[in-house]
Amino acid sequence: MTSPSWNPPDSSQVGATLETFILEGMFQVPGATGTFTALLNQISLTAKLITGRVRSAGLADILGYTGETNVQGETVQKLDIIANETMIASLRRQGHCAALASEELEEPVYFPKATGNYLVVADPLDGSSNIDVNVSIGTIFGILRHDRSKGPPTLESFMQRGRDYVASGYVIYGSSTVLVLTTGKGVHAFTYDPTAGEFFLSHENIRCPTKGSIYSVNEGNQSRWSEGVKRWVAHVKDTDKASGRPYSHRYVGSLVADAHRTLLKGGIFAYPADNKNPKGKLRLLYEASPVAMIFEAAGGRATLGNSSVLDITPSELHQRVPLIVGSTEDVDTYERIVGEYDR
Ligand code: FBP
Repeated sequence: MTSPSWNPPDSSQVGATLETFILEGMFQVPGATGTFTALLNQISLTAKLITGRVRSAGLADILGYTGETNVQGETVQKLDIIANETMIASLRRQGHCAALASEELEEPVYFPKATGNYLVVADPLDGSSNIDVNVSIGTIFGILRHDRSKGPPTLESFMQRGRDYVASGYVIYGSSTVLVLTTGKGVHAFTYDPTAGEFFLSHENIRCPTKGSIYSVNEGNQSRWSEGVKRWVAHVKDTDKASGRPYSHRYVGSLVADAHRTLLKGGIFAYPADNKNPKGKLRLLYEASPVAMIFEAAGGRATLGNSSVLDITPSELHQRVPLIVGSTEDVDTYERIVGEYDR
């Protein structure tokens, strides 16, 4: 974390651009060639392009709905499409990515001219319900390996558990634009400086506090929850000085924003299954797994309620799962209480 009086140790890379940070091999990826570096640069370019559109959205008549419905059955926002098309165009350009699976697309889009051994999964614009009201939104992505010697990628190539992702990250378009990235070892955040057009390292080796004092869940779903989830929410709201309860409640309604706050400040974010979304609401491939990879790499936890999100192998492209992430002690408490009542 940087502050006016902060004098970074010589070993610190704070202030380095994302590009130099990658080029200096700070993201050690076994067997990486220049392709991974170039792919990360493509993704940061995508983030720069999207942040430009998001920041001027109100002026450019790109707020509001397209009138279409996507594969999730959700009404599509104009910015959803713009972000999706920006990502496709960026990834197609240099051939490092063999195929993209996106929240906005029923099937993956394949890049036959690609030479790279990587796949990308993405939620190009997360937090759609907040787009028109100028509340933080984001982009979530994961990078998967694809062995070209086994032939061109297929739908099956995407059925990989989060534990096997090469890298994951998200971009939050909030008071500033911040890109958070991990290759499984260490989590770093880069803040975008629009005057320089560069992402600069601003948070090095982020560690999620082991315990927090904030819980984040859509309480509007209360009547749909299981007994265990209701008991857990009652627990965090109960008064107990020794364990720092009651916790404060924060809920933005954009996964990236709620996850980012939880990562930096600690506490817990939960989107459990309920009787409207019996399998959960958030998507495994391009929402839950990338966020889970970041929390585990930062010393936090990510669970479905009784097992790690990262150990789930997807069976469908748009598969939904419950997602509970945060400080280890708080996620342990969630699992214990929910487990007691929802056997
Ligand atoms: P999309 O906006 O990309 O569809 O993501 C789903 C999402 O908006 C998450 O960002 C957020 O955590 C959740 O849904 C909010 O759901 P709800 O409005 O039911 O609380």
